[in-house]
Amino acid sequence: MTARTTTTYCRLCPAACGLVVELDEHGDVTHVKGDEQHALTRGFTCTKGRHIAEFHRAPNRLRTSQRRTADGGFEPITPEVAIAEIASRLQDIIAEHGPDAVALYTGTQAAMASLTLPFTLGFWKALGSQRKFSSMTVDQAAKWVADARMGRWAAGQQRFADADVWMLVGTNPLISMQGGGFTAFPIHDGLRRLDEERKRGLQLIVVDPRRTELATRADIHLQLIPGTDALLFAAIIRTLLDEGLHDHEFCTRWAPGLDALRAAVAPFTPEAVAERCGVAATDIVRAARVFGRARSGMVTSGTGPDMGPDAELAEHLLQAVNVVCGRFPREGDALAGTATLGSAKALPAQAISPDRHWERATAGATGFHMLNGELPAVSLPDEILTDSPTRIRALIVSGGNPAVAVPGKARMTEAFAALDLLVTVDPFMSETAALADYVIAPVVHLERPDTTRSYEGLMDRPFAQYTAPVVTAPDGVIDDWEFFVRLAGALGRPMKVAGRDYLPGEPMPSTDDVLASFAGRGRVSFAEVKAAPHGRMFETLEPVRATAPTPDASGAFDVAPADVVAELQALAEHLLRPHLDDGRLLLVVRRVKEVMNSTGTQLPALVRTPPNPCHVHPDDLARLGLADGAEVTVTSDHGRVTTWVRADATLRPGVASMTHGFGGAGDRDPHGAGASTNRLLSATADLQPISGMPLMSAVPVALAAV
Ligand SMILES: Nc1nc2c(c(=O)[nH]1)N[C@H]1C(S)=C(S)[C@@H](COP(=O)(O)OP(=O)(O)OC[C@H]3O[C@@H](n4cnc5c(=O)[nH]c(N)nc54)[C@H](O)[C@@H]3O)O[C@H]1N2
Ligand SMILES: Nc1nc2c(c(=O)[nH]1)N[C@H]1C(S)=C(S)[C@@H](COP(=O)(O)OP(=O)(O)OC[C@H]3O[C@@H](n4cnc5c(=O)[nH]c(N)nc54)[C@H](O)[C@@H]3O)O[C@H]1N2
Ligand code: SF4
Ligand SMILES: [Mo]
Repeated sequence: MTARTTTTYCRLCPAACGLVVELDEHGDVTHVKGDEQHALTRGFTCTKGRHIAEFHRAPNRLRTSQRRTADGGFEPITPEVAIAEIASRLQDIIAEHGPDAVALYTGTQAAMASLTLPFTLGFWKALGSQRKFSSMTVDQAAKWVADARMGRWAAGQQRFADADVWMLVGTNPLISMQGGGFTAFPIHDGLRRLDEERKRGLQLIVVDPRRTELATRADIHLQLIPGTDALLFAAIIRTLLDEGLHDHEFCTRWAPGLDALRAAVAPFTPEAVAERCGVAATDIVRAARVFGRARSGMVTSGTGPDMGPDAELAEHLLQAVNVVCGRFPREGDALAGTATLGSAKALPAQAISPDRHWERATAGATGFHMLNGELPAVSLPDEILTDSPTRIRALIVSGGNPAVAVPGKARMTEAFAALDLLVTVDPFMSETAALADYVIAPVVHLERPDTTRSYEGLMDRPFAQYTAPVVTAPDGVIDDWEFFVRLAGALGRPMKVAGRDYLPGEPMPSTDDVLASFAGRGRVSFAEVKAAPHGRMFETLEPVRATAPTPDASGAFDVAPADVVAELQALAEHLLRPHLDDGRLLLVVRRVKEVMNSTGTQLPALVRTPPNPCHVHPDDLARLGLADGAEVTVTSDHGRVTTWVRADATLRPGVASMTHGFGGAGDRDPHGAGASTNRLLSATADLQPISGMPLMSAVPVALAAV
């Protein structure tokens, strides 16, 4: 081998940054930098991408799968033997208790490689179990609830690139790269894109208790008190309706309940909510006017409002603003997201009525009903520990780390110990893996071929890229998708994924072959994509456009269903009660460039010292008599962690902020591993009524010097 330079793209988050990788004569990566010629990201990278080689070469990266031994340790095992043993144990469990005794948990990293999630879910279907959990119920399940009780627009979201205004609530996509169906923010080379859109005339409104990287670029920043989004959006809707800034024609056709909404938000004048929200009434009115007077552009949100105390109501109201203002693609408008390697369908410009499906769905041990086919992640321990014929006895985890990600860690750890079988696919001995019976070591980022197909829904430009593996994978690892095909095969179950059958006993196709079959129904030639080392922008590919509503279109939004009206009434009563300020800070969520939830926390090259400090406004530090950098305890109603404070003037005073993903499982954080913010949260108190989402932001905490 000779030294060489090659191009690829980063797959640590969906921003798909183009990379140039230099390798020495042994095939070892010597340097990684942004690819200036990349048509989508033009050289941009973050620190994770530049450290992408650490993920395959770190000493603690698993090079073979692991099996738990009788003494509680682990021993290496080949994927073949692991699959045969897991299949035999699953077989026994299913024979005795049925397929629902086997549960699945999918996490964030299952969505980063394009084949992992489709094959995980394909396996799941083949197994026939109804028990599925995911990180979405400790994330933004309020968005599922809003869809299920307000309805959706068949043609999806408007495009950021066409908009006059955009209001982003509780999201910081310049760091989190959260775009697509969530925020619609152009995450690919986002900073430059945002500057370009603003030069074109886009007005940006940001609602966030922190003056984030995004908020510093906003025309209007409403730096609200965390947890008050429902109040704020009730007041914004009221203002829009009072001033006639809503889309009258759209509402007449698609939102028959507008008068009920108008009545329900009546108590929420900007003046009435201003103090509780910590935002001047004049600023609320100004934001409503700027938004309402624009011709196009939406309100979208991230985790901030969806992790707060009124998450489901807040998300409903902020999405109701889009309905009230008719901010959806109409006939002839370009649809959001693109399809190049994927297929695209023109969608009609019409409403899809809410289905309130959870009301008819099965209930779990904690009384929550399945939402989008899932029970809340916080109820997983109860589903395992509650003695019943339908108790979960085996759990398979794909690309997730529930022992760290989900509040209620001690009980989750106890529940995992009670399982007959815990299997996780993970390149690191994560806190979940450490509790597992089998840890399947997968191929990681630079070792696998892949395409950008699964990120297309997040792109607003017709881009596609294929990458060959950049480095050779160790012998003992298996690609995530292949593990699931082989496991289904060992169970004698045929699988169907993306229209192709995977039958037991059939020879295994190569990953490239599977990628090609996934691209089979695409709008561009896979060969052309493969031939483009920097990816390719298919400039001439016409966007897919919304079609006219079908003649029988009978769907409508329900902007004010009875439960939302009741929640607004309760909120209005709360408004009348005196506000209790007990001097505690409100702890909010925060994402940092270096890590992606717990991915990266195992790599010294990415972790800072201290790993996740508690950020506090300098005025609060002074008030509490704490020096910047002091070691502190952070105590909530539910737990306590130890960390260090860091002065941060970007926060609203009264707010503290920490990132998650650090710390250990069980009830203790190992020294040096950072502090787990989930110890401060409850898996049983303050759950959202429909989704069972725990309170994860705007959590009252007290700080004290150690
Ligand atoms: N306190 C608090 N808790 C939170 C949050 C918060 O803001 N605050 N955020 C919540 C949110 S939004 C989410 S989505 C959840 C995340 O919940 P999870 O998705 O369950 O957790 P992650 O830490 O993302 O787990 C990813 C795992 O995938 C592994 N991994 C990395 N690369 C690969 C790969 O190529 N293949 C496979 N198979 N595995 C890989 C990593 O080692 C890691 O163990 O956490 C939630 N928890
Ligand atoms: N580098 C990196 N990227 C990531 C992740 C990561 O861990 N690291 N995680 C990934 C995952 S799983 C997800 S879900 C996405 C999340 O993507 P985002 O939702 O964009 O995540 P954050 O950057 O934490 O932004 C949340 C914002 O909400 C604000 N906030 C907190 N509480 C409230 C509130 O009550 N109301 C309002 N209005 N705002 C509030 C916080 O100050 C913060 O700026 O990011 C993804 N991308
Ligand atoms: S992790 Fe960083 S470098 Fe990688 S795709 Fe995301 S933003 Fe780009
Ligand atoms: Mo997430």
